[in-house]
Amino acid sequence: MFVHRTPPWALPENALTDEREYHSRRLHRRAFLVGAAGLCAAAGGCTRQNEVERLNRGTPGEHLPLSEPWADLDRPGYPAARNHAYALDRPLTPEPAALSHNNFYEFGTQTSAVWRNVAEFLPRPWQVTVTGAVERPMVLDLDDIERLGLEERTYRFRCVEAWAMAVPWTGVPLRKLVERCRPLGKARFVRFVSFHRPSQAPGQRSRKFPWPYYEGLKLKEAVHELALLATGIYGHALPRQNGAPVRLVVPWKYGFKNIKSIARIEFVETLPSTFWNDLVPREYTFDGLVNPQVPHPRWSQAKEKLLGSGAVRATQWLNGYADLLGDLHPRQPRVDGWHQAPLPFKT
Ligand SMILES: Nc1nc2c(c(=O)[nH]1)N[C@H]1C(S)=C(S)[C@@H](COP(=O)(O)O)O[C@H]1N2
Ligand SMILES: [Mo]
Repeated sequence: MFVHRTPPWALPENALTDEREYHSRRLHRRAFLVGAAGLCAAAGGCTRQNEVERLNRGTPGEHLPLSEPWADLDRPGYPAARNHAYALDRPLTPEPAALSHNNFYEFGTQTSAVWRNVAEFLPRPWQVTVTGAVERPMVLDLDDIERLGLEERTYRFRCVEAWAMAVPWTGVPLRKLVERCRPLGKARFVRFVSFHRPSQAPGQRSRKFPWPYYEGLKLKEAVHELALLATGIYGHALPRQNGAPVRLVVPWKYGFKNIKSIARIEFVETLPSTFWNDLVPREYTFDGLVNPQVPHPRWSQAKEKLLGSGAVRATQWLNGYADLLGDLHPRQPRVDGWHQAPLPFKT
């Protein structure tokens, strides 16, 4: 298995991927992959392990942390056309950093090891059950979701632990799925539940956590244009560590709201409980709004550290999405003395 040795935080500033480089590299890489797959077939009887190693070696200078063959991520429809309504104020995070620094407790609590712990997880085939207060309950597979219309969007992303990234997601607006199943008038919230497979997810063998992971949104948030059901990242399908095959992306909320590997979507009448709010209610709210003025009880949220470059930036109210959200979240709650809390990293 290829071992990714550079810790993501140690990448120099000049390793940041700019737009042009991202586009030319992804074309280059695809050409390489076809060649590598051919070689493996020609050699006859490659083991899966060898194949994974060979396929993931990438073009010179591009080593991606993956525990699956590239072929698994190479689906028709990717890369999807970019929706240019969502511009960034910072460079894209280098792909190796976004694929190797992950929160996904189903695969352990060590962020740098998640990508190595996902090897037993089988995200394809997959089904998402949509149920509850809807006129048309349904079961969708990945193709059904992709058929709602894939697009690419570059979004900022902010973990409650004060690291941040900026990545190109591929996905469909969650609104399209909501409209398809026609919520009843009484539906006010949407509840999301992840998978429960202790045999494939080492972290789920720990009873410290109330598996499976579960999250929720208000219905009016779920139908907001910014809420994305992501099936891809960096122009290919989602690798397992980033929440394959389908995860939520709500970029104005902290990372923990962005539930990965969704198996069930329920329309409900009352406020659903959520995984981290149930575990530590003092630290993680249902709303999970990015707010530099409300510190986490143990650290300040005034600043954030970018994955890859380690650059430190001021945190923005609603992660910079306040204008796009309009009256969905009009007022910024303020806390006196917020700036005095310690930052969770050295600057
Ligand atoms: N099922 C599940 N989804 C999850 C988590 C998790 O532990 N399990 N962690 C969340 C947290 S805290 C963050 S910051 C993001 C990280 O997403 P990334 O690894 O793609 O950056 O996933 C979120 N979704
Ligand atoms: Mo997070």
